[in-house]
Amino acid sequence: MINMSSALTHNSDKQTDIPAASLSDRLRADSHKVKKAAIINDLSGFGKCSLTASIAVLSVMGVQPCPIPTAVLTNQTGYKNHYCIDLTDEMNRFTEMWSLNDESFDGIYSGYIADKRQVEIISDFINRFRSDSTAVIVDPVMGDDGRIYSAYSTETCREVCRLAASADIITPNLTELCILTDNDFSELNSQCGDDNFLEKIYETAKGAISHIEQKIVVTGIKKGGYLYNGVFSKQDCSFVKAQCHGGSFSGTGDIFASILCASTLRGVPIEKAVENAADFISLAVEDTIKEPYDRNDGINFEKFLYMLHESV
Ligand code: PXL
Repeated sequence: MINMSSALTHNSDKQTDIPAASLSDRLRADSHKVKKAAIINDLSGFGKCSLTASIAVLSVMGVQPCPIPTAVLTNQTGYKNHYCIDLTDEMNRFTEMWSLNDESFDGIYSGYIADKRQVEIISDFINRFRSDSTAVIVDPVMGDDGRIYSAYSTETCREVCRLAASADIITPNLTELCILTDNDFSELNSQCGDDNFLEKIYETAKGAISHIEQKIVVTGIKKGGYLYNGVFSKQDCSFVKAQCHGGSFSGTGDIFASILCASTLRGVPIEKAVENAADFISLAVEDTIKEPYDRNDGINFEKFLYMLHESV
């Protein structure tokens, strides 16, 4: 159970600069060039999450992934043992070298944070490389199923909330939405049987919107045997309904955010992108649970990647 301290808000006096025009106005659809996204995430040997998922998804969707590894792990942290090589002290080299090489990006997407100091480095990277036509997507990875990930401290969560405030799009699950908005997960989730549960989620999500152009996609909302994903802005709210196949699996949040990132860069409207992501994950989960599985091993997404190629 999560009991969020009031310190965990996403407000900060030190934020990155946010362009005024809307994201869709800023994304250029005119170029035939392959779009490029900087992907700031870890590389885990097992778990089918983070960079392993992102590199596959972005590539098949016709977007070049440019990885900045935050850490290299033997496997994601949900397994009974893991070893983590923290790369915090190397990350600035990417900003440095890519600046010297005059690189530019159509998208910047960040996920798992291995150390709270990484947020400052990622913020600097965003400030350095964000242009009017760059989509910044922050997946505020912090926990799942009402629990904060074992490697995350309260300070790390506070920093992640700060990073989320600077993004064009954020993709929290319900647990992360509660951390972003300083709400109690158990209390919110206990209302899932109420008729107005989805409206309640929208009201909660509005509290996490940090600027007028920001969009929030809240993933994995379980209600009445279905799984909903909410697409929220200050003015609008819509829900995408999908089949629910039981528990949570490693890497699904990363696959979801990766599809959203690639779709955004390819000019797919956000609701359609969310629908595609939900369908894709649902198919892969359905396939995974046909045989005995360990949730830590992730889902059989490789079998269905070809479908993403056709979605853009
Ligand atoms: O998918 C989220 C994630 C990413 N990276 C690592 C993790 C987790 C979730 O447990 O441990 C290393």
